[in-house]
Amino acid sequence: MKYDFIGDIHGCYEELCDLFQHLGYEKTDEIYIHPDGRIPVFIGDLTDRGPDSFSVIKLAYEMVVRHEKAKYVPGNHCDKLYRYFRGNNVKLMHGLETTVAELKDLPSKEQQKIARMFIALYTKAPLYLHLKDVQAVAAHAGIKESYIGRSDKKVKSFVLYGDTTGEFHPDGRPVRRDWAQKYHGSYWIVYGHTPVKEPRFLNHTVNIDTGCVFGNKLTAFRLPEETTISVPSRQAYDETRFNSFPE
Ligand SMILES: [Mn+2]
Repeated sequence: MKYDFIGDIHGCYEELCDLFQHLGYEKTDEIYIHPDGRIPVFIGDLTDRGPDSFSVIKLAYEMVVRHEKAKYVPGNHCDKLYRYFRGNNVKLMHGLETTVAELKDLPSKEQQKIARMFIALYTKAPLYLHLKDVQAVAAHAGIKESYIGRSDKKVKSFVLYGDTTGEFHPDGRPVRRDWAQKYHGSYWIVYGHTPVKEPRFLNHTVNIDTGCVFGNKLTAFRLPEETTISVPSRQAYDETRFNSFPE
């Protein structure tokens, strides 16, 4: 199988459509299909901060759950939105407030439909995906080699939030260890979560969160080709979001 891993979309629906077109996908009534049968893999953080989280949820739901033509692993923002939809008391910050504002603008029937779609998408998703045919693991914030095959609490926290130390920067961002520096496995680890200006290749890992929602670009990584394709963002550029990593 051939795969197109797609980094953190964060509600940038138009850029996602641009990217599918660029990758050679064709739009049918509801979904994008590649003539060569390529499989898109959404690597988490579909929503929050960007302008159109619901269109992204709908498209991901149609492609992953209903038509089974794409795969998806959750990100930390997905985890939080899931808990919000389940009625948990989550703080409306870090971009969740934009998704909730979109929600409140809809009639309640539509709100329930979106919630049902997202809950179905999230509950069906594995914490990370091990794609043996291309020797790759897709995990939102990455994964340590020794965690592959496990799905306990520690692994869940790592794949959603990364290798955090428990400390925080003055601006509130968590301090993270650079796990990719120490990765020596033979599988590709495809991840996102921390915005970088260019896809970051290191020790058979690749970070493809090129900060679309912060005005940079939306990126796909293709296997088995080992190439990246990006489309420019339509959002306002925020330089401050790209200084966090590597530190
Ligand atoms: Mn994330």
